[in-house]
Amino acid sequence: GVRPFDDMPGMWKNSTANLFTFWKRGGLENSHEITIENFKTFGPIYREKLGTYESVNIISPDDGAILFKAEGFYPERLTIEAWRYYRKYRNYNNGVMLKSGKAWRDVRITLNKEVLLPAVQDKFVHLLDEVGQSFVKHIRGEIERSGENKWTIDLTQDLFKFALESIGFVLYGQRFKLLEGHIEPETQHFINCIAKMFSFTRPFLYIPPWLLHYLGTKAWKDYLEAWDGIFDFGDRCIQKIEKQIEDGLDVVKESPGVLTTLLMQGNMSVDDIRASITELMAGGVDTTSITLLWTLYELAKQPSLQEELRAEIAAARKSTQGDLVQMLKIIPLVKGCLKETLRIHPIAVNLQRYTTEDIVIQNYHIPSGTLVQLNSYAMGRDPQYFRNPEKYIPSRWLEGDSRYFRNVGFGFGPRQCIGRRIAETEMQLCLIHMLENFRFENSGKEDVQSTFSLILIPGEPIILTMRPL
Ligand code: HEM
Ligand code: 2DC
Repeated sequence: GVRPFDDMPGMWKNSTANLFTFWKRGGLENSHEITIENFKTFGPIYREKLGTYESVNIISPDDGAILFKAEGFYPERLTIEAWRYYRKYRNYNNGVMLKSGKAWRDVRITLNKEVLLPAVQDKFVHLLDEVGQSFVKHIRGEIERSGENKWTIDLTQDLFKFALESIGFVLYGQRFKLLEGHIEPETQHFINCIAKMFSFTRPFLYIPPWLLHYLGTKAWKDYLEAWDGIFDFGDRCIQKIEKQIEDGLDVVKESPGVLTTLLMQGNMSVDDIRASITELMAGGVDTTSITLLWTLYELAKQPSLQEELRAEIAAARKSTQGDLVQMLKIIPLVKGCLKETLRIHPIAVNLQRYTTEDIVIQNYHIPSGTLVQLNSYAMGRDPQYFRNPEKYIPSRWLEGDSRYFRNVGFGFGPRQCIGRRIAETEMQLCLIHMLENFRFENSGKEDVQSTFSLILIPGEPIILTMRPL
C-alpha cells in the first residue's frame, strides 16, 4: 500500500537543529553538494526542514513529471519571503516573478506575447546578433591591444556587460553601448547589485523576514540596499523611455522595445510594467553570462569539440545564406552545448512547486499544498539518468539517450523561465560568433567547482585565453 507522508525519510523533525547541522556542513555555499549526499543517505525521496524552509526532495525525471502534472492552473514556486518583503517595504509592485494566482496569469499572458512566444522570437534575432558582433569586436580590440595576438582573462565582467547590453536592447530598443566602453557608474553599480542581491538572499531562505527586520543586522541592510540599486537603475531606464515617448522622438517609433510596446498597449498598469521590466532586466544579466562562461570553459577543454561546432556553424551559414532565423534551426550541436552546460552547471539548483492535489511519489503519499523540489543539480550528475554524467558530451542531447524530463534548466510548464527564448537566442548567437572568430584555451584551474550563491556560480575564477582563428 501507499505509505503515509510522515513515514518519509529525511530530516524534518527538528528544524532548528537541522539548520545548525546544515550550516556546519557548509550548507550555505554547498547546499547543492549536500543534496547529493542526502539522496545517497535517504534514497530518491526525502523530506527536509531547515528553519522555515520545508520541502520534499525528488531526483528522478519520472517523479518530476508527476510533480508538474500536479502544479495546477496557477503554478507557484518557493516563495522567497525576503524578495516579497522588499517590495512591501518600498511599496513597489510585485512583477511577474513574484505575483501569484490570477494576477500572475494576467501579466504573464501579456508578457509572453512580447518576450516568449515563437512569433516574437524572430524579432530578437537581429538585435541579439548585433550585440554578439559587438562582443567579438570588443574582444578583438583587447587582443590587438595586448600586442601578443591573444587575450587571457576572466571574462565574467565582460559577459555581464554583454548580457545587460542584450536584454537592454530587447527591452528598450536602444543600445547602452557598454561594450564600446560607455559604462556609467550607475550601470556598473546595477550590475554589482544583482550579484550582491543573489548572494545576500542566500542565508535569508531559512529565516522569516519579520525576524530579520526585527534584528536589523548589517547583512539585512546590505540586502535591502542591493535591491535599491536594482530598482533605481530600472527606474532611470524606464523614465528615459517614457520621456522620449512624451517628446514624440522618432527613435521610440522606429525601434520600439518591449517597454514601449507595453506602455502603448495599456493592458498593464504602469506600476506593473515597471516591476516586471525591472525583473526582466535584472534576471537577464547573471543567468546568461554565467551559462556562457561555463560553456566557453567546457569548450576550452575540448579543442576537437570546438572544431565540430565550427563545422556545424559553417555548414548552417552556407545553406541559409544570411537568413539567421533559419540558421538557428539547424545547429543542434550548439543547442546541445547549452543544454549540457545547464545539466552540469545549472543556474537553478532545483525546480519547486506547491502541489495542488494529493499525489503519490516513490510510493509515499504527499498531501496537496506541499512544496516539492525536483533537484536538477543532483539529477544532472546522477549516472542513473545520464551516462558518464561527469563528461561534457553535447551530442547526448541529439539522439540515443532518453531525454524525457531531463532538459529542465529553464523550468517547465506555464511558469517556466519567461526569458527562455531571449536567453537561448542570445547565447546561441554569442557562441556562434565566438566560435567563428576565436580559439579558446583554459588558462586557469582544471576543475572549477560551483558555489551556491542563490544561483550557482563558479567557485573560483575561470581564466580563458582567446586567439584569433
Ligand atoms: C524563472 C532559469 C535567463 C527572467 C526562471 C526559472 C528558471 C530560470 C529555472 C524558474 C522556472 C520554473 O519555476 O519552472 C534561467 C536560466 C537562464 C535564465 C538558466 C539563462 C541561462 C533569464 C532571462 C530573463 C529571465 C534572460 C529575463 C529576460 C526570469 C523570470 C522568471 C524566471 C522573470 C520568473 C517567471 C515567472 O514567475 O512567471 N528562470 N533563466 N531569466 N526567469 Fe529565468
Ligand atoms: C534558489 O532553494 C534555491 O531565474 C532555492 O531570473 C529555490 C529557488 C527558488 C526560485 C529560483 C531560485 C532557487 C534561483 C534563481 C531563480 C529563482 C526563480 C527566478 C530566479 C531561478 C532555485 C532567476 C535567476 C530570475 C531572477 C530575477 C530577479 C533578479 C529579478
